[in-house]
Amino acid sequence: MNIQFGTPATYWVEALPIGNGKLGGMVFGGIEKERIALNEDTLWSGYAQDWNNPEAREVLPQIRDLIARKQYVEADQLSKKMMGPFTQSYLPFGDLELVMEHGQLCERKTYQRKLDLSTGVVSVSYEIGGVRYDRVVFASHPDQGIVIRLTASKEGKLNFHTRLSSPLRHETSAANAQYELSGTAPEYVSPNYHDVEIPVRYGDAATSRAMAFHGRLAVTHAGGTLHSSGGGLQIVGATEAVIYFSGATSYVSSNQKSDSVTSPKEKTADVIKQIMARNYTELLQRHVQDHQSLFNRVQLHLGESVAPQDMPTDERIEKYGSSDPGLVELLFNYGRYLMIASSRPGTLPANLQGIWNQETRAPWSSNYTLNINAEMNYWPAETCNMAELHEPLLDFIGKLAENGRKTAEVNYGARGWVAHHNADIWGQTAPVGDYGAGDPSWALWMMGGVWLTQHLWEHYAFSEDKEFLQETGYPLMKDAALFCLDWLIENKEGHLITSPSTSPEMKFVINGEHTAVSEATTMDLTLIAELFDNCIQAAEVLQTDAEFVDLLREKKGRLLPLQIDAQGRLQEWSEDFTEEDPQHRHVSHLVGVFPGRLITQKKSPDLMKAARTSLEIRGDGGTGWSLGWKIGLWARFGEGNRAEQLISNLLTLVKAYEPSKHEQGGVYANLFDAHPPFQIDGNFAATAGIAEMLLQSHQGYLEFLPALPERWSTGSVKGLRARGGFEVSLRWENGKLIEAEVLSHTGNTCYLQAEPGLKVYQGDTVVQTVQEKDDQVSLPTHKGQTYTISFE
Ligand code: FUC
Repeated sequence: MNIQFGTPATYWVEALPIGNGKLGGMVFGGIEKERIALNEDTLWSGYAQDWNNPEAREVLPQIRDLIARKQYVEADQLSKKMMGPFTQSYLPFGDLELVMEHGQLCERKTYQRKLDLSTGVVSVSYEIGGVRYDRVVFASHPDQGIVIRLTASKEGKLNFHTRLSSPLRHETSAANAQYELSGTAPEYVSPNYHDVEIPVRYGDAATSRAMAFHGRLAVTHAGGTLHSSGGGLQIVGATEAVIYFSGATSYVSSNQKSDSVTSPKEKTADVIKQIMARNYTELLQRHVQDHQSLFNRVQLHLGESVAPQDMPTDERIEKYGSSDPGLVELLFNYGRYLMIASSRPGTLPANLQGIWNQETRAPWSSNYTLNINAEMNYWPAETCNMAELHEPLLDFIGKLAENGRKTAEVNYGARGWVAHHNADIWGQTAPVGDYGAGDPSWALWMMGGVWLTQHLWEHYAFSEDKEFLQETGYPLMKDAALFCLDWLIENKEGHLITSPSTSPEMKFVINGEHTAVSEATTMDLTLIAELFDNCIQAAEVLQTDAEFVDLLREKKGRLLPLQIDAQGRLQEWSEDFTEEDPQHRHVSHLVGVFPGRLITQKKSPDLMKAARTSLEIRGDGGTGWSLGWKIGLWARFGEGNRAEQLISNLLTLVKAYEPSKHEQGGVYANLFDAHPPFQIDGNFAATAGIAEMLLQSHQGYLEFLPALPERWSTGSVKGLRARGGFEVSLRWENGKLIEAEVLSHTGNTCYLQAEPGLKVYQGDTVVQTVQEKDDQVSLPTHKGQTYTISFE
């Protein structure tokens, strides 16, 4: 289960990612010079500011009035007055550099560089002049540091320098055999798509309100000597050495007590001290055990691959075809690997690039983009059995809600909380756009918080953890619903609508002009309807708020109904506008099909059909994340071959060194999703989509293999999760399900879609046989028991 190459990386998207949720590294694997590009997930520009804009509230009635009179272009222009500042940017930490001194120039042989997904370890090995050199790199979650072990096969042949550098302002020093880097983040970094004269601005050294950060290196060695100087740490004549890296910032999260705050310099000293108290073998074992406790929960086999074991991954991607289902397994497992490496309880949620970013002005600030990307990152968290890795996002929703209450009040005079299309470490909740410089097609979208609350409900739906629902989930959902109640207005026909409203990033053409702002887009209405449904269900589970439940039911019933347009598509706006781009990457109006569950074959076959027509017309192209979304959508339409086609499309090699087309998605050599540029959401969506092809549970019952493509005719999957608290394993042959295993975590009755003749075993005993054809059977379960269902 490797991502592997026969050469070092030249470009960052050829390097191999490691991470412990907080610290990230991209390992290039150079022979003479190793570069590990470093990240720390809290290193962002700026500081918390007031981004709310009272002018929004002043212009709101005029905007609504213009929209009601169908003066959309004017409304679009005026809505720029609602904007606040841009978000801040996620920053690179710097590089860990290693300069190897191999002696006289000799032949370099047998180079190998690989990331083993099953252990979370990168290894590099090569031979020079009869000496074999091995390098092992991993980011340990239990021990909170990055560990690099270097060995030479002949005694005394290991010679190298190591040091830290950073593209941000910093100083370095060496003392007590340790090398330190102290830096300061910029106070402001302008988004890469926004031209300003000074895009990166630092504060005054003494008074800067920006973050401080600190990195520390230490080395232990067997044989040889260690020298430290301002230039780095130097090892001469060793046989083995271990390098330890720790990085930290001065960021204090809102739930951290201020008296527990230590400086980044003290934090890195603590980590290094603790990590060095353990030997290398112990560190490696602790890391592998921790990684596997998450990674081994799920296993997938989609058939035999003919790809040779040692084929470099980029070549394998280029050659991908029907004979390599193993590459799909690798893509699936990579999404799980990347989640384990970028999102752990207590860390920040994975951003647009997870935790891996080498640019001071990263694409789209590498922030949290709430109109699709941040949610998409967490689509596999529940289904792929990584529920605790969902926590960083769930915590972040709480932070956004705190700030978003103020935004709701100041900007709109509304109760509850609101978030728009961008957020950052500071919890920005207002519309971005630099007070009018942005485009309303993306900045003016009030549903960021509403969409995020779906994650709170899903976290409950998969676990049935009532305490979570009571303490965390429901209060945040309810407050988001309160915002919606105040935000909805009545149209002339008495329907409830949103205004202003946009369908994220898509424009329509009216009188030859391209514009975005109108009322009651399908996405707004879908997200609000789902939130109301989820709140109603949650309140019923918690047996609370009966009146509120009635109110939500009544309001939901009055929402403007979704419509079907003249071409038979699910209509994207409340009017049948002509869209700017019929193949636009965003498929926002289909959110109720996937990841939502408002539109299903059972409940609304007509809308389901219309949604399918929409997707058909949108086409099978798009950015990496757009392809990823379409995998999940085709899975929900029950069309396995089409979903597999989208996976094939995503497995298009995008080369870092060739000009790439912004909207022709694929993957890079290291299997990172290419928008292009790199954006991690497509990786997570692919993993989630593959899971969705094999198991669905959004209709109130389990559906096994709902979208199995012909290419995966024989295979198995273990450990996927379903709503209701079940863990499911499946085995199929020649396109036919043979056996399903259901582990009940809750003792709930398990509803299944099943055929007659089905036998349910507990151990060797048949506990149920289905006699008649029905599309649902129920299986009473006991907590902790596994039930085997035979379909033979
Ligand atoms: C939205 C998308 C872009 C990109 C950006 C981060 O603006 O439309 O394609 O993913 O977010």
